[in-house]
Amino acid sequence: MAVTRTFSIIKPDATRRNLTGAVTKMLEDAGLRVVASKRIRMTREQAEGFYAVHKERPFFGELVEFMTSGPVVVQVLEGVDAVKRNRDVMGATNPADAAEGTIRKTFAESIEANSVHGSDSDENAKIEIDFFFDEDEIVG
Ligand code: YYY
Ligand code: MG
Repeated sequence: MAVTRTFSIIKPDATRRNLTGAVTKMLEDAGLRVVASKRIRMTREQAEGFYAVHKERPFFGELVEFMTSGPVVVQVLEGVDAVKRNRDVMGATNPADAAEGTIRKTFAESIEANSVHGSDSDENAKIEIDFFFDEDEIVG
């Protein structure tokens, strides 16, 4: 299996509780390497653009409000089968459904304030990485 990249966000509920390091440790322990990282305050335009695929969903407005409510840490993660590896350690979208030992089971507050984002395909990983990072910001 190939070494690939995925895109991660440590969401405002996690940065607010000072969990950036704890979440990153779980990613690293899962075999992922942080090859780019920056703490930003997402603008409304960025949040709307990033989640455009969900714009017809009933939760879209609240999701944009939440993602702009505090700092986030955007990261590029590298590892064998990175997209799946990251989705596995994140756990299910709703923490009530997430498996023991996953980031969302351990830290998430609700289906909305669920601590982390992770790309769902190699194709979307590339799009999402390009949305937030220039190539020279990624150091493998
Ligand atoms: O990829 P993942 O984050 O696990 O879930 P998505 O279905 O892509 O939804 C993106 C994001 O939207 C989710 O992390 C929280 C929020 N959300 C919500 O607030 N309420 C829902 N019923 C579904 C998703
Ligand atoms: Mg998703």
